[in-house]
Amino acid sequence: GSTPAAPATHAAPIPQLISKDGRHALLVDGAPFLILGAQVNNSSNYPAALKDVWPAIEFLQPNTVQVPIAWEQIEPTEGKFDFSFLDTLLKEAREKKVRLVLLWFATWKNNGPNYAPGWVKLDNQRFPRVVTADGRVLNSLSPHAPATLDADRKAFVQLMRHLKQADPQRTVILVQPENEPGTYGSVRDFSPLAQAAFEQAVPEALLQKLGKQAGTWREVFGGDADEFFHAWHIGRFIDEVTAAGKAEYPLPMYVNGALRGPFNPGQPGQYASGGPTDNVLDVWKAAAPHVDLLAPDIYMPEYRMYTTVLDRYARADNPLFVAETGNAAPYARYLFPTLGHDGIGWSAFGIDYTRYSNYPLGAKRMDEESLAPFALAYRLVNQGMREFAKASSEGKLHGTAEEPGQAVQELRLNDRWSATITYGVPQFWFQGEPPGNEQPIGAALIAELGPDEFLVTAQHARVTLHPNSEAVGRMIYHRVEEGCYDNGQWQFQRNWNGDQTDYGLNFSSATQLLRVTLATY
Ligand code: N0T
Repeated sequence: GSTPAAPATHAAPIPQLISKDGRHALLVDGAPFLILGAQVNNSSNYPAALKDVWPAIEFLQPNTVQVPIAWEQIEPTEGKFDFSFLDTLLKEAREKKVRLVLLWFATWKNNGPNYAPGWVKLDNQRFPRVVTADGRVLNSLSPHAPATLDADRKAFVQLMRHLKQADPQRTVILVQPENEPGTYGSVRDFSPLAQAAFEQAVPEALLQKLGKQAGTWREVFGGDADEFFHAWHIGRFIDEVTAAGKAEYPLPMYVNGALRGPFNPGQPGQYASGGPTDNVLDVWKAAAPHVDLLAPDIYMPEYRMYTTVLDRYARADNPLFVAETGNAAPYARYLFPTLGHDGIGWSAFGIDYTRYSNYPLGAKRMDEESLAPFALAYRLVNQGMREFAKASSEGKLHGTAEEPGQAVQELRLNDRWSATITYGVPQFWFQGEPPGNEQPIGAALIAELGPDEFLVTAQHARVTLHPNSEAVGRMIYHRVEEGCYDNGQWQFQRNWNGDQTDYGLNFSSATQLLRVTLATY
C-alpha cells in the first residue's frame, strides 16, 4: 500500500463519508480515498493466521485489508472482553502500511450466529431463532428479540470504545456491523413474538419513504409484506447496533449484502431474505439511517449481471462500495467500472495463503498467479489514487471493463471529448473488426482533470480520444505525458508521440499512467 499511517502524536482526522448533491467521497486523512481492498478468509482472524495473510498482501499491494472481529473471540464469557487480536492486527497493519476495515461477525454471519459466543448461540430461550411458517427452528437469530439486540450492541460498543483509544492513527477507516444479514430458508420469522409485530401498523418512517398509506404490513405491502417486514426489523436491529457504536467512535459504517440474481431473483429465503438485496434498498434506507451505505458482495462473473448490480447499488443516496468480490481472474477487471460508477472502493475476497479457496466462487488456488491480475489493476489505480478519488467525488471519473463479444466501447467524457475503448487489437496500425482479448481482461479508467485534460490508465486495451462532434474541431495531442503522482505532485517521466500515439493509446500489462492534453488545429 502507499498510505503510511500518520504519526500517533496528534490524532489524524477521523475517516468520514460525505455526500453532497448525490456525489460521495470517503475521506481518509482528510482527502478523498479509494479502497483498493483485500478481504482475508473468514477464519484468518487470529494472530497465528496473520503470518499467512501478510505475504499475500505484500504481493497484491492493496491499500486496505478487511479482517473479521468475531463476537466469540472478544466476549467468550459474558461481560469479559479480550481485544488482544485487534491490538495485534492494528500493530501489524501499521507495520505493513495498510489501512483496515473491521468486520463485526456477530448476530448475523451469512444468515447465522455461528460467530456468536457459545453463551449466545447455544441459548435458544434467551436468544431465539427464526421459526418458519410450519414451525421449524432455523439457524438464524430472530431480529425481534430485545435480549439479542442488547447483547450484540453491548459487545459492539466495547469494541468501538477500545478501537477509539487504540487507534489515534486511524488505521481503521471503516467498520462493517454484521456480515450478509438475512435468513435462508424462510421469508421471515413466524414465531409468536414476530407474529405479534407483523399484525402491527407499518411504521411511519417506512410509509413516508415509500409513499404509502397507513395499514398493517399485509394491507400496505401485499405479497411483499413478509420480506419487507423482515428487512425492516433486521435493518432496525443493525441500525441500533451501528448507532451505539458510532456514539463511542463515529467511523463510517456499512452493511454488506448477499445478492439475489439481478435478472432471475427467485424467492426470498432462496436468497438471504431481509438482507439489503436490490428490491429492499429503500426499506433499509428508512430502517437504518445510521448505516452509511449498503454494499453488494458480487460473486457473479458475467458482465451484464455484474454491471447491473453496480447500477443498482450506485445511487444518489447510496455510495457504491463493492465490499466483496470473487478472486478469480475474470473479476479483476471489474475494479474499473466500479470506479466508473463513482464507487468509493472495491475488495477481492479470500486473500491470504491459509490454503483455503472458496472455488467455484473464486480461484481454485490462492497464489501469485491468481493474485497477478488483481495486483495489476491495483498498481494502475494506485499511481494516481488520490487524483482518481477526487475526480470520482466530482462525478468526473469514467471507467469500464471488457464485455465478451463487444470489443468496442464508447465513453463520453465531457461536452467536448469522448473515448473509444478497443480490445484485442495490436498496438500498431490495424484495420478490421476488433476481435476482443482471448479472455475478457481489458479495462480502462479516465479522469477529467480539466476541459481538455485527462488522466488515463488501462490494461489490455486501446484508448482513442476523439471529439464528440465536428463542432469541436480537428483533434491533435498537445502532450501525452507518462508519469505518476508522488504526494499529489505529477512526476513527469516521458512524452508519448509517434507510434505510441498514432494508433491510439495502447495499454498492455505495463503499469502506465498518462496525463493527456488535447488540442485542436
Ligand atoms: C461471502 C463469502 C464469505 C452466485 C463466501 C457469499 C463471506 C461472505 N458469502 O466465501 O462467506 O464472509 O460474505 C455468498 C455467495 C452465495 C453464492 C452466490 C452464487
